[in-house]
Amino acid sequence: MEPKERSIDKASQEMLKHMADAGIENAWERLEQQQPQCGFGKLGICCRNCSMGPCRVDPFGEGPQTGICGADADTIAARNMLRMIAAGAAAHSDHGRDIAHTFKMVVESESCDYMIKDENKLKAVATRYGINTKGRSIKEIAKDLSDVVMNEFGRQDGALATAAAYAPKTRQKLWNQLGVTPRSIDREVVEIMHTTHMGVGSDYKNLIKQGVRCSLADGWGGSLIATELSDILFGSPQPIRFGANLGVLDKKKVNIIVHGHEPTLSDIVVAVSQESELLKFAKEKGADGINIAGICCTANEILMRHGIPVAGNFLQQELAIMTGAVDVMLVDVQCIMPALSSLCSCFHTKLITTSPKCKIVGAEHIEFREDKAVQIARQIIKTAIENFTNRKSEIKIPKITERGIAGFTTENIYYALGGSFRRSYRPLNDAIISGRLRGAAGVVGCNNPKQMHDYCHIEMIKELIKNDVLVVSTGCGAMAAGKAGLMRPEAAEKYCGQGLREICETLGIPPVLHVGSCVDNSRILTILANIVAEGGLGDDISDLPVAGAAPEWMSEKAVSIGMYFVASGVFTVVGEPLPVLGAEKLTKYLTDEIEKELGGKWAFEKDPVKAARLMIKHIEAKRDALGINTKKDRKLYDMEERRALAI
Ligand code: CUV
Ligand code: SF4
Repeated sequence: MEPKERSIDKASQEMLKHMADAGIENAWERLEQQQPQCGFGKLGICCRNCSMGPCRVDPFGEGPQTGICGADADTIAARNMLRMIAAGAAAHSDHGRDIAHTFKMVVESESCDYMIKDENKLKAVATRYGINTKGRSIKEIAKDLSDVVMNEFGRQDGALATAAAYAPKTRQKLWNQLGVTPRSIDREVVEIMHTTHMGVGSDYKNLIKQGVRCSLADGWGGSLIATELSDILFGSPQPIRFGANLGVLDKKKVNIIVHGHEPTLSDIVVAVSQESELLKFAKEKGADGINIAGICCTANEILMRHGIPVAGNFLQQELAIMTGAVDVMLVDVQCIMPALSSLCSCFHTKLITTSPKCKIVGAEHIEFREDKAVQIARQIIKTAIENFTNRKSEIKIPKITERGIAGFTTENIYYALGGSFRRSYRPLNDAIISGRLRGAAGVVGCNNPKQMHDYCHIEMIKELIKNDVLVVSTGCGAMAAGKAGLMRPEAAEKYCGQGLREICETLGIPPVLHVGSCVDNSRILTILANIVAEGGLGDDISDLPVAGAAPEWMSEKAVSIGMYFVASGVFTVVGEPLPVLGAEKLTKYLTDEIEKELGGKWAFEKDPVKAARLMIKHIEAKRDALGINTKKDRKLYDMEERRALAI
């Protein structure tokens, strides 16, 4: 396959060619080596949950239709999907737990390397949980908040306080009626492992119910806690300029790539990297400075808060090493390909693992400890500087970067969307009601070599904004948009329909708003909750003209994310189908019947433009149901005027 068929990203194409010339393999080749991939696995109908198996169900109806225990395709595929949700929710929520521990450390210790950077957000979050903030010190409030969020993980009675504090009341009522209100974060993950054990029930709908509950514990629990506490500890993002793509690597500087998901280490690395002593040391070794760049969601965390450039998204991790210019690839957890280890050994690049949860054979391990954060960050940066002098191969950095604006949040979207004086979602709701904005879509998620790299994200986004649908984005999808120039305000003129263009031009915002990392999909949930609360667009998230998509998803986290969006009432399209197609009833349930219960459902569509049209169709149907597609929108000039006054 030619580089052009693998990625639409120019920098990636260049590096893919370089890689082919050097005879070094990558994820795309390994995908080819895996062909044909196991059909049973793809369809979700193999089970190895006990040692009577492994079992598989014959999708053609000729061979066995159940496993040895009698589990049929629907049971097997549902159980497999649940275990994906458990893994995804666990990954997000364990990240949330780590941040919660760091927060607790800040609250309890007299001096530590972290501090509360956003006191306003602390108070706002505390208020949500019903913690009294009047006349109390920051420490006191933080102590109470720390106790509340810590308790969320292992709570033994009642229900998740976070979901109750943030989700719309109508939605909570529905969850209660359906019996899917999450009780505690860890418990829902554990219950999935229990309920999918051999011989614990076969009713696929009841299995999915637990999947829903666990995913909600992620979205409205673990992930949301990760986002809120990160804002409090590292500062809430504000709109900020950034550079993206492999061209942000600098031949003359010490290049450190931070890769993975958590902000605790990377945030400190960014701060420490500008210490004069380290800069001096870099100079002594012949470098012009220290350049930090990111890959995957660790990148998104420090991009959102510090404008640190993005070297690339998931499928560019190997390509970044190929530049020969990376002195240290510093990783924490999640989405780190084990392949990096052997690849780094072809170059001078040091792969450094930092989490006890993620050690890689062949990598150097410098264990990160929050109580020694600065010291360890310095040690890592020194290692990178020392390694700068070991560069051997020719350096090949594609001269390709794009610029954009990131740093949008549930809170600052108030201002970004024109509510400058009043903190209000009114202008956004009014724009939707008047029809200048048809609705909003979340385009999120990974890359997957099964789809042309970045292509699905970009084509889907272009189709949406052309039809006046505002896009919010996270994860590797957001990086794809950034690299393609869709996060520049000027993109509005080129790609948007008239309504969205006018809004972007008036406000100086891009048509695609970067709202952060994968755990920050919780920001999309809270944005939706705010739109509902602002009024005029129905009583629940399922009434809103919105849709979600993960066109290039690959990770189990994406399954949890998709499930909690569906369970929150959002129509959600994924590119690669969920591995359930071998289970007919389950597939029908997830892509159709479940909507009657939850107001949201899944759809599978690989063609990104077709997928976008499904989303637009859904958005228009919601507008019809709200009665805002009628011709009386002239009357809405009142609101326009009000809006004009508000600016
Ligand atoms: Ni969690 S999960 S590839 S980095 S978005 Fe990127 Fe974001 Fe998927 Fe991983
Ligand atoms: Fe086979 Fe049932 Fe065991 Fe799964 S749980 S491996 S279907 S016997």
